[in-house]
Order: sequence, then C-alpha cells, then structure tokens
Amino acid sequence: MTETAIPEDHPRYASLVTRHRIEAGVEKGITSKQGLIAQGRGEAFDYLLGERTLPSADAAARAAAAALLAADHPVVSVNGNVAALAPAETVELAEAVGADLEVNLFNHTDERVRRIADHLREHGADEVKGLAGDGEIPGLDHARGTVDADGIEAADVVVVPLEDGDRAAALDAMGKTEIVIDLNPGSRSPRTADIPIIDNLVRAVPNATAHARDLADAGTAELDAIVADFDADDALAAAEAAIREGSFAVDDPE
Ligand code: PTJ
Repeated sequence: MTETAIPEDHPRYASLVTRHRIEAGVEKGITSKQGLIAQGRGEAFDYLLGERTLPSADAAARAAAAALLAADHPVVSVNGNVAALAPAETVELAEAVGADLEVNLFNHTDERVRRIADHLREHGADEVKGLAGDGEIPGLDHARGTVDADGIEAADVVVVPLEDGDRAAALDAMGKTEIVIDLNPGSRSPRTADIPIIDNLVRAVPNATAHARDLADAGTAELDAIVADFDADDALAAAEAAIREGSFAVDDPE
C-alpha cells in the first residue's frame, strides 16, 4: 500500500503512514534496516504514551526552541529515520531557528550520507553538512565519531533525534547543550540530554518549529528564562508516569 492509498479514516492512520515512510526510506537507501527495528520500538512507547504530546513534552519542545534561538551555532543532526519520517519538517525547524543541518549516522556509509543530503535538498534544504567528515566526537570509533569540523564539532546546541546512548554521552562530554527527541524516557540518550523531548519525532519537530516561530521576537533574557525554567528530570518523570499509569485507551482493531 502506498502512503496515499492509506485511508485517512483508518484508526491507525498516523501509525501506518509512519511505517510506510520508514519502509520507503529503506527502499530509497536512506534508512538502515536497523531503522525498521528502531521504529517498532518507538511505536510501542508511543502506544503506551497514548500517541499524544504530553504537556511535559510540549514544555520541552518550547525549551528546545528557546535554546536553539539563543544559540550561537545550533545544529540539527539527521539520521536515516529522521530523513525518512520528517524531511520537510526537519528542514523547516532548522530554518526557523537558524540552525545547520548535518547528516550524522550510527551505521555510517558515505553513500547513505549523500543520499540523505540529496533527500533533504529535495525537501527544501540549501546546505547540508556531514559530507566533509573532517571533525570528530572524541571517545567514539571512527565511523560513529566522524562529524564536520564546522558543523556538529563546532556547535554549542545540537538536536539529536533518535540518538544512540553512546553518542549522546560523548556529545555531552564535549560540553554541548543536547536536545534529544526519543519516545523512550528510560533510554540513555534522553537521560543524558539537557532537554529531552519524550514525543514522536513526527509530532515533536513541527511542534518545536511552532514554538520557535512564536518566540521569534523574544529577547535573550526571555529565551534564557524559558530554558532555565525547564527541568529535564521532571519531564522524564512525567513521561514515565504517563506510561506506567496510563490506560490502554488507544483503539487498535488489528
Ligand atoms: O540512520 P542511522 O544509521 O543513524 O541509524 C538510526 C537508528 C535509529 C537506527 C539508530 O540510531 C539506532 O539503532 O537507534 P536505537 O538504539 O534503536 O534507538 C532508537 C530510539 O529512538 C529508541 O529509544 C526508540 O524508542 C526511539 N524512536 C524510534 N522511533 C521514534 C523514536 N523516538 C521518537 N520518534 C520516533 N518516531
């Protein structure tokens, strides 16, 4: 079934569309096969969260927008799942906050970096970093630690959606402000993040963009206050509580 053939009134429409996008991403050579597994894990957590943006995740998206707008050199990192699920929305977020886009892969191949960069350009990006590979994240092996010297290596604030725990920890050790989007509040990467957004990427990215547009005229003091008011531990605890105490309200006819 193609994305357009999925009936919009299907009760699992949003979930089916995201599955289809990941599948198409694998076929196009931009998403790794492991991306299919990551998607399944994410879906399970989204189901437990009620497939909605929690108020705590909305507050995190606002804090993320504020941190990005206040940054000197923000970068949005893009992997194979992000490129497949929300390419245009990711480009829009980067534009709204003045961030660079950089392809940075867990399962790195130059070919996939090139394909993802092309895919992002097809969805409106001008410049996409990640092809130079002349910088590094110290403490990781070569493939996973390779970044652009004038991109992630030089960034002060980095958005790392669906990141693996090792790299999140290594970026943290470099002193960067990390914004992680991940549906699992128990995963190491959101636990390492300064701003964990426990939400589905397909909801979190446009939500952060909407907050960024809303805050476009805010001064540095206001942006800093929004970031300072955000409490990462509270956000993680709120998501965990929603999972543990939630009911199976989502109707799944399959
Ligand atoms: O394209 P590459 O080579 O960089 O590989 C990307 C993946 C995602 C395959 C790689 O980083 C990986 O294997 O990640 P993990 O360790 O499986 O972690 C993925 C995390 O993302 C898990 O905690 C999932 O719950 C979460 N996740 C999956 N889909 C979504 C998500 N979080 C937010 N939105 C989603 N749509």
